Amino acid sequence: MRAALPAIDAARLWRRTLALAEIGALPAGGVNRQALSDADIAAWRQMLQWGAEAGLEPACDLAGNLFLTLPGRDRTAAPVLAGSHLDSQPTGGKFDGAAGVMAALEAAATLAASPLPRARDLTVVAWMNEEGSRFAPGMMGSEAFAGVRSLAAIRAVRDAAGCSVADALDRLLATFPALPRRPLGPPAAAFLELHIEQGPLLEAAATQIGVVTGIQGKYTYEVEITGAEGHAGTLDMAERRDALAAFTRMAAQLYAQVGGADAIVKFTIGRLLVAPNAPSVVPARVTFRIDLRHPDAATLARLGARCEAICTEQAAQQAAPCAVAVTRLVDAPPNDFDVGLRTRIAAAAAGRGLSSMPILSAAGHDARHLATMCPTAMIFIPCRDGVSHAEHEYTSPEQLAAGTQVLSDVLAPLLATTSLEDPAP
Ligand code: HGY
Ligand code: MN
Ligand code: MN
Repeated sequence: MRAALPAIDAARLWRRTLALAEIGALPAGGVNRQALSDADIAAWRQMLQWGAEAGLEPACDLAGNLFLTLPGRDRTAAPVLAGSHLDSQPTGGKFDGAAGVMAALEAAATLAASPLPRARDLTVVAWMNEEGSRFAPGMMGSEAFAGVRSLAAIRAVRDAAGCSVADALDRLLATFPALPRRPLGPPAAAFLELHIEQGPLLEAAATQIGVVTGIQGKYTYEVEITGAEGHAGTLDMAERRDALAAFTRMAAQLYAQVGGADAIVKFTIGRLLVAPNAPSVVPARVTFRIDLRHPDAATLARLGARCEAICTEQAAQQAAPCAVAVTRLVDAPPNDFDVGLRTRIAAAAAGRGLSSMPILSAAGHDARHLATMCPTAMIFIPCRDGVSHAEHEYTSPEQLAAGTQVLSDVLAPLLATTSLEDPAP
């Protein structure tokens, strides 16, 4: 008779999630735990301690991904991975990324104490720099693992203060000299990520579990406008190559033509740098980021082309035109998650008497890149008012526990065999 699926320890899960949120805690209740920061290093230290308590084998790779492995019988079989990210936005919430790492840790600790057979390893993973706030674009750890971006290209990226990922990554790794290093990349039999929805749909539908169908497509652009400095009091308006004036014309057209293209496009200018940023100097340089998302690949491509055309057209719209360079940093098409794993998630939710619904992810996740290399799926839990990337982000202990129990119940049979196709014995 197959042993019953073990119950997770909801109190331990919530206690640890709040303890993690103390690392990088902000006064208004959020967290600032940016990638490769002191807070990120402190979070690694805490994860290593909790992993040791559960008997998990620690390791990392040279991309700064952290792994905690629950051994299975056949150590040569590809492991099932589960996790998310520990890094946050500068004014992030307690649960974005952290909920998925803590859920995976709790599932591993629960399964470690269970008599259920494990034919293969379960590896808890925290991907390096999902958010891309300090070092952009993000998802560096999962992209390096999946071979989407080279480690060399990642190490060359610098933050606003000029610090390179290389230096910050080497500092992280030097902090844990005895931590075993594992090769970058495969094998991975499957990947599962629990995450807060970061939107309002589950809460509006009073539904406890989201079975994520896929992630909408995303383009990120960097736009650099180059004009010329000038004296604010003496240079005639018609003579000016004013980079900020060019930006304002671009922005007006971008928000109107792209941001207003339809009811589901998401268009954001989230970062704007002006140089020399002096009140009495005509701005010579403006650099800004465009974050463009849409679930339809053809529409995303069309709106991306429109962004590029608007920037070029508007740079020239003045007596003394500016130069403009538009670089696409991220080109992530919409994806579909593994149907078999989605079926397992829905069945696990039903098995616990939890309501579930299919849902498209409007936010990006590391699972996007794992899906290019192994069967991958995501479990969403609701978050209050759909708020995320803000300090008042919140999910309840009951919602986190429900999602974690589903994660654990999906993982258990996946570990019981070395073939994902076979249903658990
Ligand atoms: O931006 C995103 O979609 C993710 O939350 N970092
Ligand atoms: Mn996230
Ligand atoms: Mn995020």
